Amino acid sequence: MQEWWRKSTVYQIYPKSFKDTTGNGVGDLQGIIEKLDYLKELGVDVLWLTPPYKSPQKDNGYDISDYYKIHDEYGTMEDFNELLSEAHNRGIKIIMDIVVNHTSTEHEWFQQAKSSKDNPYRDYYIWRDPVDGGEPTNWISKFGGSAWEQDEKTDQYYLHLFDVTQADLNWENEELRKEIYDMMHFWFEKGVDGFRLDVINLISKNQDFPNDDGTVPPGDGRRFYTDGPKVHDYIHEMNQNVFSKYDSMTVGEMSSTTIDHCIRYTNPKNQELSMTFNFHHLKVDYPNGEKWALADFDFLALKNVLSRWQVEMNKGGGWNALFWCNHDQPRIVTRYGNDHEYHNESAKMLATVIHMMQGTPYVYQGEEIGMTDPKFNSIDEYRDVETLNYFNILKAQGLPDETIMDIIKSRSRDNSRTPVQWTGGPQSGFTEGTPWIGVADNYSTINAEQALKDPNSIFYHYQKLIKLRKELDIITFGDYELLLADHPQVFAYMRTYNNESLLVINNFFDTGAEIDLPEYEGSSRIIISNYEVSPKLTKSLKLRPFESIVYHLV
Ligand code: TEU
Repeated sequence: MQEWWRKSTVYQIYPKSFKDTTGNGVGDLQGIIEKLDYLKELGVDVLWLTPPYKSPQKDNGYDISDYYKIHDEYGTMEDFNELLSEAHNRGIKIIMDIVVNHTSTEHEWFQQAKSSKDNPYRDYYIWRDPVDGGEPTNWISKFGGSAWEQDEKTDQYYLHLFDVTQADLNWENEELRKEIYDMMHFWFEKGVDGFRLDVINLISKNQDFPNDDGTVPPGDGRRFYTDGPKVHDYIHEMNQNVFSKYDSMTVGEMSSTTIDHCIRYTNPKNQELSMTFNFHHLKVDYPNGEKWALADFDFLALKNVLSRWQVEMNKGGGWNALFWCNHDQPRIVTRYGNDHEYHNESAKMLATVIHMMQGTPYVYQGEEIGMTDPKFNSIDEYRDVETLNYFNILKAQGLPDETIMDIIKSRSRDNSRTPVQWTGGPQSGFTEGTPWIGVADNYSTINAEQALKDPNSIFYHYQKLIKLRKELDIITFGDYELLLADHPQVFAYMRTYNNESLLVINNFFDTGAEIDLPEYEGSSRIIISNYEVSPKLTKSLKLRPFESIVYHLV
């Protein structure tokens, strides 16, 4: 029997910015319930909720202080139960984002652990003695600064690969692992349909705690803290103790991982996860793998990375989560598309590139209407802990203010966290209060209300892509071959399955492009495109700016 998630499309919801129904300026669970019919209209099958649990919100919920409670600004457990039942009534599943690499330092476990060296919870976290009077290793937090924080009281350091308020859990501790599995059962017993597992490839640390010798550039899959020695053992144990007991879908967020590991994580024979997110296609605009610097995206590298993952994962029996956007990434229509003159065409082209591939596609809230980066002008408009940390780091490096703001505008995770633009009314219909973060200033023209009225909108393009995945097995099961690999503008690939093919052609740039194609036998029909009228398939094709066409050859 084919697992249900292989033909599903997932919609990611960042509750804080989705829809506020109380007027406190923060999105909530009742707001999601209010929009379930909109999501049903789009045709998505699964909702991914980013962490709705009790949290001090230093990292907007990725700093959990109680796994068993709903964050009070988002609502109550009764609201959650209603959301789950209303979604299920519409045939929509829900997967929960779960963070088990670390907890908030306000979690009871950490409060106990830091109280004394012999507290029973001490070993739930990673404590090390100073080395030469300083940090145990030279590891750097992903949010900047050392990954170690000294606790004066017990004269030891605790590890935090992210913010200082996010203490890494010690997965070597069997008691801790059992507590995590019990908690996962709690949510499954409530009826959720699976999990998105936050930075799950970081949970196993090399117990020698070696220094980073600097030979591996940032973002590379071999870095000291990724895909650690026991990571597959722990995830397999999680699968056997929890996931395998339910008809569930699990997706691992794999920071800086490798194809080989992702095949191991997702080939069903290994009984680990259903699928994985990797980020290599979203680092082709990072100069030397460095996020907090600017460069144009490398188009040939983009085509090759996406194609390699398609071919290798298919060959290895693995399964990709397909995405451009999420709550950590800038809006793709601004980043790789054109959010002004060719906003509609480029957003549709980008969507087609991803949705015609093998894997499970993810649509991030607002992506379906082509929401763009907000391009805030002042650092005071930003909220993200990573952004604010790096603003200070870049200042300390002495970069000119204008350069710093250019980098922040391009890289900040807040680019994807501005309120969803529902209408052209005040605060774009997100809240009747003051939103926790500003609304992008183009909401009067880019909003869901406008999109639903326009048959040519980006919304209906996504709706059609989602529908095609359900109708055509070739999208789910077909082989993949990159075409015109060296073409400097066009990303073209072929999907083949039994006696049919899909020819997917995308001009990635704002100028026309010409391509020569092999002669294709048989008849062809256009199943989706992004201009009113598209050219029939001929040996050579003239493409308009950002033109995207999918021919079905039978
Ligand atoms: O993100 C993992 C991660 O590596 C992030 O730092 C992200 O990839 C990076 O900011 C992109 O430049 C996960 C969550 O998605 C993120 O929101 C959390 O802040 C992070 O883990 C810690 O839980």
